[in-house]
Amino acid sequence: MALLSFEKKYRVQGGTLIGGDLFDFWIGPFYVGFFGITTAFFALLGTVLIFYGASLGDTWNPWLISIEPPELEVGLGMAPLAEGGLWQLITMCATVAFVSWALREVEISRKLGMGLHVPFAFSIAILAYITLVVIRPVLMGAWGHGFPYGIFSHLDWVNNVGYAYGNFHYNPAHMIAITFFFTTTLALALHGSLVLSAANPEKGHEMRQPEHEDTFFRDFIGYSIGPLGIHRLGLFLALNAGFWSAVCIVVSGTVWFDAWADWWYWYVDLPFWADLEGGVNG
Ligand code: UQ2
Repeated sequence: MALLSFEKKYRVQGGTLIGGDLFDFWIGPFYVGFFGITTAFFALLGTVLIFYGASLGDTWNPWLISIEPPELEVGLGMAPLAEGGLWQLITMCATVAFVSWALREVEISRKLGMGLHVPFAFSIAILAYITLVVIRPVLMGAWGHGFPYGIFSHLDWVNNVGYAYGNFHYNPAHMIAITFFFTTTLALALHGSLVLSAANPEKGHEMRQPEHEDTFFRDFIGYSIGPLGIHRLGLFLALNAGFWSAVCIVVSGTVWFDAWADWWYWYVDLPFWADLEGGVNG
């Protein structure tokens, strides 16, 4: 069925979370809804504030523009616009726009009678952002712990925060997050290549089916996770990558304050060998 005729059939009223059928309509191919309005409003307002903030800075070089959070001394109070207040307003606009986008996904899913996997997945990305600019700064007592909104400046922030804990690669939650990111790329490479190979047979042959994909992996490694299973695995891997990224940064400066390499002394200090002669402690 052509996409447009399919959409006509499923363009149904209802399933909204708020406002009844007030904004329950489409503009061209796009569903609007209450949360489409709020997404557009706060995304636009945030963008205008970013341009205003850039105009107060000393460069229009897109790599170097940066909207800085308030100084640490401001704590959790509001700052003047040019001294971090813009960063605070932009953070609020971004948060409301992102959450509105997720809720618009929920409304569309409900209309179509689908599960809520897509908004749930997007929520993990939102959680990772909120962890960086709200949860961790609040736990540490200052908005100044958020990252600056600039291309190079946010990279510098990641660099500096990483070295503030010695070598961040020793952070065990960071290790888990990286492992999930890498495994996600492996899974998508396996899946994408398998699907394309099945869909692109030799000239003059018919496209291959999921049974062939299963058989390839059974012949290859004695196991196929299946055409549905690979998507469950992919979602699991990707969500965990985002989740453990949030964990690895939120514990840094809230429950662990030293070099992350030192965390591993829990192992060195285990009673089995802690007091052995010639050991690290003996
Ligand atoms: C598979 C399958 C798919 C796939 C892939 C597999 C027919 C179209 C990629 C193979 C995946 C396996 C064996 C799991 C690999 C495990 C990790 C942790 C990367 O069986 O079903 O569907 O795309």
